[in-house]
Amino acid sequence: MMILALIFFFFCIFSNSLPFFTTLSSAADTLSPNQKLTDGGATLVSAGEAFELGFFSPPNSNNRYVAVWFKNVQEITPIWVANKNSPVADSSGALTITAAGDIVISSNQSNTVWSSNSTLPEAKSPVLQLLDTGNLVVKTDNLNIYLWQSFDHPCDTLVPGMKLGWNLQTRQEWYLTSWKSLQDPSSGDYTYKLDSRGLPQIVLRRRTEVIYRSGPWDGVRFGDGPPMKANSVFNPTFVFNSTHVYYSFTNVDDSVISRFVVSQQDGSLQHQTWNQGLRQWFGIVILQGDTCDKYGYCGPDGLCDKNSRLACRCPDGFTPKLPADWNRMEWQGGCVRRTPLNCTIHQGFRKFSRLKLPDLSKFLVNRSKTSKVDCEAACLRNCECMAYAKTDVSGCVVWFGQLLDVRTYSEGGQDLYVRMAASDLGSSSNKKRTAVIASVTAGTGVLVLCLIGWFLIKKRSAQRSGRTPANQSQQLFVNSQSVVEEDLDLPFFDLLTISTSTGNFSFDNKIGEGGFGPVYRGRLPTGQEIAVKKLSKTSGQGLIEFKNEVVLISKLQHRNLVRLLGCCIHEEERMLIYEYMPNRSLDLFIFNQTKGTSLDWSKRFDIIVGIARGLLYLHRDSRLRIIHRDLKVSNILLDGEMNPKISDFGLARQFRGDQSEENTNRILGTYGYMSPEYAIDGLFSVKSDVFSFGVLVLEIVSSKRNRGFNHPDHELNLLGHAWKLWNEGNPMTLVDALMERPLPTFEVLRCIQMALLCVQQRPEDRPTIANVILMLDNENSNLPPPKQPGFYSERHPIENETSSSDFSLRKHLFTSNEVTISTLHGR
Ligand SMILES: *[C@@H]1O[C@H](CO)[C@@H](O)[C@H](O)[C@H]1NC(C)=O
Ligand SMILES: *[C@@H]1O[C@H](CO)[C@@H](O)[C@H](O)[C@H]1NC(C)=O
Ligand SMILES: *[C@@H]1O[C@H](CO)[C@@H](O)[C@H](O)[C@H]1NC(C)=O
Ligand SMILES: *[C@@H]1O[C@H](CO)[C@@H](O)[C@H](O)[C@H]1NC(C)=O
Ligand SMILES: *[C@@H]1O[C@H](CO)[C@@H](O)[C@H](O)[C@H]1NC(C)=O
Ligand SMILES: *[C@@H]1O[C@H](CO)[C@@H](O)[C@H](O)[C@H]1NC(C)=O
Ligand SMILES: CC(=O)N[C@H]1CO[C@H](CO)[C@@H](O)[C@@H]1O
Repeated sequence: MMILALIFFFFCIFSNSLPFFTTLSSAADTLSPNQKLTDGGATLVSAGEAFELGFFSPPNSNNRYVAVWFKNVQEITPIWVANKNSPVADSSGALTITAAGDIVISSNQSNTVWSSNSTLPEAKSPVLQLLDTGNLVVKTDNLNIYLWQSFDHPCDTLVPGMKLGWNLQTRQEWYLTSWKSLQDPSSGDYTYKLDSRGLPQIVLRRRTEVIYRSGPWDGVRFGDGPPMKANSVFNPTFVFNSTHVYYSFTNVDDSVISRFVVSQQDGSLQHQTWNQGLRQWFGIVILQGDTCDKYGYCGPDGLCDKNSRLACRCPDGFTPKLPADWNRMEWQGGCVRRTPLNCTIHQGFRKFSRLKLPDLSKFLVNRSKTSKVDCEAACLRNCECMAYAKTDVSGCVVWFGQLLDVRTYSEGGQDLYVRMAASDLGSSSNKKRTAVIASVTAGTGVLVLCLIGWFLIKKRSAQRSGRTPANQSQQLFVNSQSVVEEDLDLPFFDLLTISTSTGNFSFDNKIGEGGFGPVYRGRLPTGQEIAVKKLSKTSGQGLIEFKNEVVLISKLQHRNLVRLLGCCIHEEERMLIYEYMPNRSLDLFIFNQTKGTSLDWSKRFDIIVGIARGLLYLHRDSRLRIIHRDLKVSNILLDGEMNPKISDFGLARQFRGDQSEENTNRILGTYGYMSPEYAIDGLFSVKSDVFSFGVLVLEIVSSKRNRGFNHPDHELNLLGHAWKLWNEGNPMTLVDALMERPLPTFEVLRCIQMALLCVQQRPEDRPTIANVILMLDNENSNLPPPKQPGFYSERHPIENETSSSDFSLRKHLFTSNEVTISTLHGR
């Protein structure tokens, strides 16, 4: 035995000194020049077991790639792929490192598929090592100097320690590139690069076209991004000195697995954390989340303001370049100065606050001009100068030519001083108007930028650190304030927190009964008020609708949409947690004779406009195209300032591509609001929502319900009644008699006419919601005469199911004062 062991020992030593490879057979974190890592063999595992390197295939692909992935994430999630553009077609691949320090992937012994080209003359006995940060490095045995490192060659993922930016001395750039598809890690169309000219900013491109930019770094943040301060998940860092400019981050808790990743689909950058308990990535969309983030959306010199009635407007002193286009909501032409600048005449500057500063196409940065006065003088001296900004990091920045891609933010942002002819300054520089431009109401949907996000539950680390679930939810809740989520990447609340906050779902806290179950009011330990929609187990809302609603709402952010804060799933229980709306729903106001009087016309008009804007966002401006399908007065909630918020997206259906109409055999909706083509044929389109919107407007104007409408003189419903009054030349009699007089008759009539256009029988006759907004906005446009409305004579279709239409009702879900119907369409 002894002799055998000795022979074996010597054999080992001897064979190691031979120039042929030994195949790596057990997990190690290093690979030496005489070793080989083969496909299907052992992998490299970092010392702390955080990362693993080996061969893998993306889902539905047979190509083999060498990649570094998270060791503790069950589904292989690569952070770096070596041969992403040159896969090995079969399983014959092998990874080696040459004696000169070059990493080589070869297939079937001979062909070099990929090489790191890291050959350096001074590389003496190099070693390939996978570090616990996920960095794959080539180093010499004794020195901790990296001859090569994978962190210098990022793919689509940024993990703590990686950089996005530049080494200005070596001109080494670190940037992210999306995968081509889920199956194909080769370089896709989207890149995130840090543009280091002037004020550094992060720019997303599709091929060469800029589609988003973060806005410049001003020393504290990018644009409106939450300040670059530490949050509960990670500490962002931004280095900007004479040799380096880059963004990076570190995890707060080392046990958390987190990453930034670029989506292959639309290039959006997400921060995600791995939830070990649920075995899912949870993420927060960070960049380019709303309309105004679309690059140059409002054209040159245009201003994108997502809280204005229309997304785009011209700053004070400017006017649309192509007014006709502008009226059609085609913004590309942008704006021009009302009075062209004349250098010889006195001029001044108008201040705009909370802006994303214009893109840097023609600009000048002067670091020595550190005072505002100097900067202003510098701008005045140059006839071509259009605007300036004074920033902490770069001193004075002046812009020449047109101002591109400017938007307002609800919070954050920077000040821009725009040069103006004195005449323009005098006429309209009264502080109020400037203030209107500059100020942005603290809308709901805020945010979205910058490399900051927050995350969700991490059961594992919570268990480790012994935190109680309640505390955790509380903390998560705080973090969820300014976050845009994607897919199911929502804060999860635990049942204990929710039941405590609602007094164990006590009757006293019940504030309503929706189509799918009761709604409770609650107060989280943080003091935040919430509305909890508890989905009854027997409700029509199955897991599908639940997911639908959660996924949809979590993707939508608009001040006229109710905000979903999170959800709670506990065994069979499913709950949605919304922001609480102090003034509850619109029906409580307009259908209550006592309360209704508190709603004067201007409030009602604002509500109508708000709903239209919310709907426009759903139909057109959100990244998804959404048809609500159950728009009704009780689904319009009111916040403390009586701003309307559309709620209940459970029935919303996501539209993809150019699909504009869909047939469904499952009709969901509410009688009285359903368009004929939908109720009868199951056809729904944006025009069925427009129909419901028309009904809603007539109800708001008249304070009467369409369903259950009663008139002594005829058998018509509210639509028929309004149509009759319109034809008799008497539409003002429709208006709620209790509403405060006098009324702006012109505006009221426009609303009624617009509503009648919306409820016309034929969908193609109805306006789109964009048209509706123009009608509401533009006093001078001529509205066409409305044609006969759909469903104008059927008063109570539900009470006589077979008389006027051919529904076959399967399920009625009765609620306190109205009915949400779920039918299986059978004809
Ligand atoms: C390598 O190539 C040879 C001939 O080119 C082939 O016979 C052999 O099967 C290949 N090995 C693998 C693992 O594909
Ligand atoms: C290494 O060099 C070869 C030949 O110049 C080139 O084709 C290849 O793309 C390089 N590899 C990397 C990873 O840059
Ligand atoms: C700039 O920052 C980098 C990273 O923190 C640092 O390594 C470098 O020394 C800094 N350069 C100067 C000139 O301060
Ligand atoms: C600028 O103003 C001066 C003085 O009013 C006038 O003479 C000149 O024509 C103007 N120039 C332009 C380009 O309008
Ligand atoms: C109408 O509002 C008043 C005042 O808030 C309330 O007392 C009353 O119960 C409401 N009526 C109905 C029918 O809801
Ligand atoms: C429904 O309508 C039909 C025909 O209009 C009538 O004969 C029938 O009695 C009605 N049914 C109910 C329940 O009212
Ligand atoms: C009209 C009305 O009732 N408005 C109320 C809406 O909610 C806020 C906050 O609770 C109240 O202050 C308003 O009076």
